[in-house]
Amino acid sequence: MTASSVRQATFEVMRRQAMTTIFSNPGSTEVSFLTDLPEDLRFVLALHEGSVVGIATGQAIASREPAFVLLHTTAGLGNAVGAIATARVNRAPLVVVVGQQDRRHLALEPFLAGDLAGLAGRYPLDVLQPARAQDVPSAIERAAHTARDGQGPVIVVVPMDDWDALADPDARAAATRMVRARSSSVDASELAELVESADRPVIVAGAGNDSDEGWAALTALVDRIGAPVWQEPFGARAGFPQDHALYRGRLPADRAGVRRTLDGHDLVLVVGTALLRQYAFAEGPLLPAGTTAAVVTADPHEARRSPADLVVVGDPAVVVRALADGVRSRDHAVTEPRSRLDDDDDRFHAATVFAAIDRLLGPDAVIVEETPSTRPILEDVIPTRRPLGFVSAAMGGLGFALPAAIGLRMAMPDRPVVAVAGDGSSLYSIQSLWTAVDQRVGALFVVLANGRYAVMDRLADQHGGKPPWPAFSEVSVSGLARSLGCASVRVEDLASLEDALSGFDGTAGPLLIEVVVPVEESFAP
Ligand SMILES: Cc1ncc(C[n+]2csc(CCOP(=O)(O)OP(=O)(O)O)c2C)c(N)n1
Ligand SMILES: [Mg+2]
Repeated sequence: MTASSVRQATFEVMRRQAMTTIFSNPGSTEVSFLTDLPEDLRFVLALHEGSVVGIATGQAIASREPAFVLLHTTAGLGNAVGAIATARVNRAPLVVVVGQQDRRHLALEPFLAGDLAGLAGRYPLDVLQPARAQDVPSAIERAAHTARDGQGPVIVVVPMDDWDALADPDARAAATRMVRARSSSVDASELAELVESADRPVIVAGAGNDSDEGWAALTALVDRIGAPVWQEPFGARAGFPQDHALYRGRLPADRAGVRRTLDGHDLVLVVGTALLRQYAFAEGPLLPAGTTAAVVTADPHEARRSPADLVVVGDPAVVVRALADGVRSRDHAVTEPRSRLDDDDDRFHAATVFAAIDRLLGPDAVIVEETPSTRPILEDVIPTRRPLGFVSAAMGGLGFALPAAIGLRMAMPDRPVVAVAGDGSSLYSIQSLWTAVDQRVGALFVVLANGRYAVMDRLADQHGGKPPWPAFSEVSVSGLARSLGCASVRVEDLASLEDALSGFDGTAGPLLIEVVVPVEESFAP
């Protein structure tokens, strides 16, 4: 059957590209697209655009396939920009359709007309504004290819009158299917030479290596050459199994710390990230003097900004596998797995909470981290033991964990998915809980309630002064959850936390556990 309207032709594209769920917060400019939606297209409403895009991002991260987002002109896209930026840095493929006023009077700038093309800045991989209504279906199909190929968000602006226009079957301007050929023979010989000529190589694993194949390849290499492995700091994902005997922990996020930690190594091999992710600026070179650096990454932007001696652009799973096969194995002492944080604080605090989560949810759990003052504790107490076991907002914008956990659980209903968030962080996208209830998504939300922006307070303190921002200990996150229809409990001791965790199986929808905790005495933001 030939599609008769642009709208119907677009539905065909969406089915073909497996984008049959629409994540949206719509307005008048999207009504002509959405009214009487065919039954095979699922509509998921979120009550703020940051949550819309965050939930879609969770699904896209889990599936690596484009998720379809529909937003309402300037206000909708504007509200979503932070989440779109996060999707870009987290490498989440999204097709973001933004509704626009009617073409026929756009020139008169009617109510709701949007200046949309530049609104998300350079965060989208592309922004498409089809020249004619008939070009819309192909623009959306092309956006799906771009999003999938570049693993990021693509925006398509569609005026509201386009949907009812007659489709033009001869206007097709995109491939039906696009697959990237995986090169079966990768030349890793230059990398192998570097590794073989190094006396003490060390590996830094990053978010880009978080896949079954990536972990397996890097483990094979590490087992062959016996190099210690560090996780990149502030990474969005875990690039290596953190229960491996050669795993050493999270690299410091400043140059001085990196130099100190990597001192004595003559080769740093970075896999699945850029050289090298930092947070606070510190003077001096990135690496210890005389250290050679090599990078393997699939992301051309990471590749180009890495000041390394050699960068290999390609899927780390494939490149590292070739390297592991090509490099001479060397004798190395069998090391004991590093010891983890010794919780000698007898108070009920963050480390106790994280240990309980780990104990009761097990190694298969997906931890969606957004707990600024206690992130290092979390990473120390809960080793990531499965690919996709750790997800975090890669560029630091809060409001990601709650919606992302919902999208991740939608895509992976068989894995426990838990957002672990600070109370401040939880408030940026709290209304996403309603969507989890509405869609019966069994995600778990553990909110660490210390009643303040502890990390900000500490930063002000380190700056030598007092912060003007107040605490907010009167806010009840469990009360907010309840008012959004989400089951919730507030706990203040370990036994109640364990009860809540062990009583949750996700079949009836989400649960939020507000855990009252003190501010950690010692932590360095
Ligand atoms: C959207 C956004 N706004 C502001 C910030 C700055 N910020 C970073 S951490 C933080 C406080 C987080 O508080 P909370 O989640 O309660 O964690 P805690 O520090 O108490 O552990 C703020 C406001 C940010 N990263 N993102
Ligand atoms: Mg807090």
